[in-house]
Amino acid sequence: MSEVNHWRRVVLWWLGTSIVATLLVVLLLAPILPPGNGSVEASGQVVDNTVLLGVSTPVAMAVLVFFIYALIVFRERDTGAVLDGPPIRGDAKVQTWWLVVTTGIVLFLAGYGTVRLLADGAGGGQGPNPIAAPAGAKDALQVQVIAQQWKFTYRWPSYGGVETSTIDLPAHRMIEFHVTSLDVIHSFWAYQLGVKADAEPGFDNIAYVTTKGPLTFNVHCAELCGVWHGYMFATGHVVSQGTFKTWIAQQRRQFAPATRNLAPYRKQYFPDPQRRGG
Ligand SMILES: [Cu+2]
Repeated sequence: MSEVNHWRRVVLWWLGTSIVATLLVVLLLAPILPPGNGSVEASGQVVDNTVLLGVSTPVAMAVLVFFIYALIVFRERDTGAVLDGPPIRGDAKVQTWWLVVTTGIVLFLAGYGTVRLLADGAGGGQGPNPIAAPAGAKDALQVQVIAQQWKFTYRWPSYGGVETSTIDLPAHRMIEFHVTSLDVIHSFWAYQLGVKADAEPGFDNIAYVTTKGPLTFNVHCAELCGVWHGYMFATGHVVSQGTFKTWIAQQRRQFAPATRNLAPYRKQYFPDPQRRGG
């Protein structure tokens, strides 16, 4: 058996299995990946996961195919003769291919990731001065997320600065989350919306999301923040524009006495120095 034969067989097996596996992964697995299609950014993350999986499946198949081929073909047989694969050390062709392919993959993914991130921030927190604001961000609905041990509350600067204990969002609307904390570091993770942003005391962390149709989403704290961290979750809703208007008006009425006594709306609040995180 010549050396060329080994390579050709491995490459052919790799080609065949890669085409089948990549098609299966991209067409069947990727569409059901988290976080689903609950928002424009969530859908974007599914697309990105699809691209990443599509690129990495042939790489994984190369490892698997070569591994299985070597196990079968180069194994020690009953005759006692030990077969070894063809030596690749110092092989200029192998080295060139290795460099070209890995460099190409890494550069492509770095470029792709940067372009995708700059398009809309991909649902991540960008600090107080976002450089990846999506088009139309000026008209976004501002919602302040205030994390505290151990819950999230929400303040609505465009609705009289009312603070609510639950979150409803209007459908098909760009939301500008301003995430902050009153005590320790938390993380605002609205799973189905594809949003995750750190909540730090004294810091205004901005994250964009564009809602789609009505949806129930889970809100979790994603940063260990003390003994009841695991209990820090809630349910939010994306509702029709009309339902949202009714809801926010009702919240304004209900919390009017509290709103009058609240500190004025600010982008961040400094924690009480006497308060102990834990
Ligand atoms: Cu927390």
